[in-house]
Amino acid sequence: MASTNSLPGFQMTVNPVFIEKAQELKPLLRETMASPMRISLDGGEWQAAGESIPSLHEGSVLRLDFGHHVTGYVRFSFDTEGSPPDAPALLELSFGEKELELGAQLENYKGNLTASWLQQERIHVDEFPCTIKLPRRYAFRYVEIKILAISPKYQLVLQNVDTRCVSSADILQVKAPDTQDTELCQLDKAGIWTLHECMQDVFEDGPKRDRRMWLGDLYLQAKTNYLTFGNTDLVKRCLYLFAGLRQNEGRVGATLFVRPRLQVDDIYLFDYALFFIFTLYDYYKYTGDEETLQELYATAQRQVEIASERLDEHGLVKDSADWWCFIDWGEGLNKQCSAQAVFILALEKLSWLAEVLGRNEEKQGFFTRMEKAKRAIMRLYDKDKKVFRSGEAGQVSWHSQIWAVLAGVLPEEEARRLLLQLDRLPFKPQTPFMHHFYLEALCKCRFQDKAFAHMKAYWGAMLQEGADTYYESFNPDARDFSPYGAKEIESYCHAWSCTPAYFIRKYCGVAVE
Ligand code: RAM
Repeated sequence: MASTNSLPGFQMTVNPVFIEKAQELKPLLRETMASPMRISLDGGEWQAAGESIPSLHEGSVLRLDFGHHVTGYVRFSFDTEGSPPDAPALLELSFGEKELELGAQLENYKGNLTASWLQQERIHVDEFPCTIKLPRRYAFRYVEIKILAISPKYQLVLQNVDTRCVSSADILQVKAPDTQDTELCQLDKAGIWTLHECMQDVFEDGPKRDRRMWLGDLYLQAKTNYLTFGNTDLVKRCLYLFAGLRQNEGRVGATLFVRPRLQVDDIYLFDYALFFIFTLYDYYKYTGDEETLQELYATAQRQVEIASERLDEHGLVKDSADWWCFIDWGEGLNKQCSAQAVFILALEKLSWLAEVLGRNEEKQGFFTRMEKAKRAIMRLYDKDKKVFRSGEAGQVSWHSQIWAVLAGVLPEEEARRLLLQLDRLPFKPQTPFMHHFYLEALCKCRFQDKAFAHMKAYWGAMLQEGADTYYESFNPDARDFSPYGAKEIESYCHAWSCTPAYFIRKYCGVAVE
């Protein structure tokens, strides 16, 4: 998937001044301890977890439930009963954000992302008693320990399982939203916990997968963070990292790695690069930090110039068959119309930022280009059917309508009518990422009640499944759908889905203490 749009002759250009700034803002991780709350042996009922679990023999399968999502480092101890241990024990461990990930068999895996993301280990234990500290960081609520092979002369006693949980977010900083609606409070709580788990030394997209920054995710995380944890330095750090590690021609990459060294990936996505501008715009609006805006403005401007290279003679973004733009997962979804709308909004935001910096000529230039881009998107508007069409085949999707509404290209009454007929259209949003923009469009058109009702229905359906963090991909009408062809590889604590906490605080405010 990812390699289809790798840049030929890809090279990274580093801006050492930006990187130094980013590194100065590297946060310390806070640590807390968590232990299992329930256990289940050999498929039996869940029971309250006690101090130790005795008599584990070959074939024993133990499940542990930590009661909520955790991200961190696991430690446990073993002692033995019976005869002196005369052979090592071979164990299989698996960690799952959901129970469906536990014990997933590699040989049955059919997904299109590498199976190495499955959180599984096989370990030998040679000496007893012992304490085992697993070196990897895991993201999970459930753990399965299977005794694959052990001598019949002795049994294992499992003791002291715990997890050193890590996050740079301070949950104590977060004020309650100003609402008595218990459903909203629950939706808010899961949004905050999702974000908490993804806030490590950067905003990760998911602590299980991909454990790195993606610009689309960062945009929504930053928005939610301002109204919850308020960690503006972490947003600033991430903006400097994206600006400081550039692809060819000054492109901002769609994703970057922070470990083992700083490295921008070779994926470029049209919308994600423009989300750099969206994120910088929000950052400035929230902080008023003009120095950072001054420094990062050129990076933002460059993204518009690069995006403009895709325009045709009418000023319309050219479509192509490769993975050039994200917008959402969805087989066959055409991105042209949505991408054009993202481009319009990027120009609008950049024009505003140019004005802040007193670059009035540039401001006017971006504004004029935005007007042209708005005229161009109307070429995609089917005046008879009153819908936007995308791509050569004139595909009609929710996505095109939602993004066109957000770009403000229709008079308000027409935009409202368009949103009201979405239910009749094909290609519904597949991810909480795209559902977020649906809510934004509803709120923009003064359908705030509908937005909240949709939030309760869509994000609420994840809570009804027992989730305490929100998923990467979720379609309540097709719960088995996976953009990766395998549910077990999906991330069930995914940054871009945390935005109920944003909407609730934006529209209800926070409680006064
Ligand atoms: C996946 C992740 C990530 C997203 C990209 C486009 O790898 O879900 O969050 O931003 O796709």
